[in-house]
Amino acid sequence: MNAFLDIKDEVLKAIEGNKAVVALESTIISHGMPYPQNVEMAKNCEAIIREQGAVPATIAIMDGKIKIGLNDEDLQTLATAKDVAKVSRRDLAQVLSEKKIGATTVATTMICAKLAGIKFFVTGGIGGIHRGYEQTLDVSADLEELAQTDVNVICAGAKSILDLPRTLEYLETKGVCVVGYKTDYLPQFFTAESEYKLNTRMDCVEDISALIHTKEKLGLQGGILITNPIPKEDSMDKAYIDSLILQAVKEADEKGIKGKAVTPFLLAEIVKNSHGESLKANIALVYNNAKLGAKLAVEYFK
Ligand code: PSU
Ligand code: MN
Repeated sequence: MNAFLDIKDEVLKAIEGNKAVVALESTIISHGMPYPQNVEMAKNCEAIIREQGAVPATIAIMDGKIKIGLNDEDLQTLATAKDVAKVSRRDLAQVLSEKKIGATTVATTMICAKLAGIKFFVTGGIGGIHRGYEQTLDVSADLEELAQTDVNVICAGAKSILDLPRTLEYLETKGVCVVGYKTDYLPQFFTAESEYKLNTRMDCVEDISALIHTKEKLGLQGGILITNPIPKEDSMDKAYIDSLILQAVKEADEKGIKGKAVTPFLLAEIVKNSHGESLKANIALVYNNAKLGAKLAVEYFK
């Protein structure tokens, strides 16, 4: 086993016993949501995964180790500490060697899950190609990771803070299969509907599980991205959320926000300007993903 891994007993037993384990990221806790909703969300996700018969494993960097499976105290620290680094692939070795506390992004959670032997990972939304990419070249490392690391990611698509058509083009180029769960279109995080047609639709976990087994038998590298629309009752008004997103992107541009600060800035602006409505939707869609991810993991290991 990798010397940097610190895997919780329960999680290790499940991995070794070929039981369903579902990884969860920590950037969503430290940089994606305000306190105290972030820590409640993290705990409830773990409970939802357990209800489906899978073992949850939230991942973070602590004390020079990659911690796989956190306790309540760890979650509280990630939710409240002011000095938590946002750790993407670029930052992983540094934050580990300097023994700093770090929250893992989608890319880094995939890397760590793979090291531990975990095949499924639930999150809210992935990073992608930012709007204005022509000027900034801002492409999330999440996309490269999906292309090369064998962890299957369950999400609610991506926010339209990103350039979604270009994000889909990039994923195609990199050979990432994007599955629409019960939808023909890419879910847009806060809203179920979108105009971006997907190539693959599947309506049950049995089919998705078969797809993953087939991909693995072929020896194809990379993760499959399963996109799960936000439930209708939690979905936001599209025109309203689109206007808030536009406003946030404009604000980021005017303030000269760059690099890894962009995504957290946009998320916080949208929560503030929607007076918390977007946060409610965000939490609801993560729970929806946790349920689907755990069901899929259980099906896969049958
Ligand atoms: N999108 C969200 N919520 C999030 C993130 C993205 O709707 O919390 C986080 C994830 O951890 C993702 C990261 O991996 O932001 C992407 O950041 P960047 O764009 O800097 O790669
Ligand atoms: Mn970026």
